[in-house]
Amino acid sequence: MYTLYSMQRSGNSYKVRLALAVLKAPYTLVEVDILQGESRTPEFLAKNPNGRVPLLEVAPDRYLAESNAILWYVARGTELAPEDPIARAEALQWMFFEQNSLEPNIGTAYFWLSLVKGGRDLQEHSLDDWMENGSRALRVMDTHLSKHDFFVTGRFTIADIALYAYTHVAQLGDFDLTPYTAVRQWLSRVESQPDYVAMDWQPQTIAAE
Ligand SMILES: N[C@@H](CCC(=O)N[C@@H](CS)C(=O)NCC(=O)O)C(=O)O
Repeated sequence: MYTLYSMQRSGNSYKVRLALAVLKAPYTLVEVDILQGESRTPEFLAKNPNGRVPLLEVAPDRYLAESNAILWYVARGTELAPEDPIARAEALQWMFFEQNSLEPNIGTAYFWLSLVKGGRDLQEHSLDDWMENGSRALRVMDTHLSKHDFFVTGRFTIADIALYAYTHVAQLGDFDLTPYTAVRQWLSRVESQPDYVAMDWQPQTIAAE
């Protein structure tokens, strides 16, 4: 059984919790409060020298970091991970887009504006850039989704999970999703997938503190 080191309000961690729920894969959850420095302790850095969640223990003392790499691992051999070479590359394309264009703007705005006390003042110099670049990412997604129900292969895959995590909380980072009709319809399609769980959902097995 996997052990997932995760923070409940982290979008990158939520990607993995959502995928494991849809896959009905059991796991033990370990909550890591990054705001209290728990991802930078010597014990945690021994598991992930990059000091970040999510982190998945896939075998005793064998750890996988990077949310999108974890998605590929847990979803291997299932409908969530496209196998056709072009579809695989398209899924990767959208997952790199998520890490390069969406997460650094919409994800970072969500983090500082909704999770960090005083974050708006601390990051005032970055707000315009996040808004401009995040809005650009939303326009790219909206254009694609105006012609497709999902990002790849016409069905729900890990590319959707990767992109959903921060898009669905974009409003908490000051983004107004009203103009992005196709994005909003896609968010609803993701939320109606069997075994979908919301960001605040937790599995039954939670490690003791
Ligand atoms: N590219 C990484 C980013 C992971 C990341 O930035 N995690 C944040 C939470 S969302 C974190 O653990 N930050 C703690 C820190 O930097 O100390 C991924 O996709 O997993």
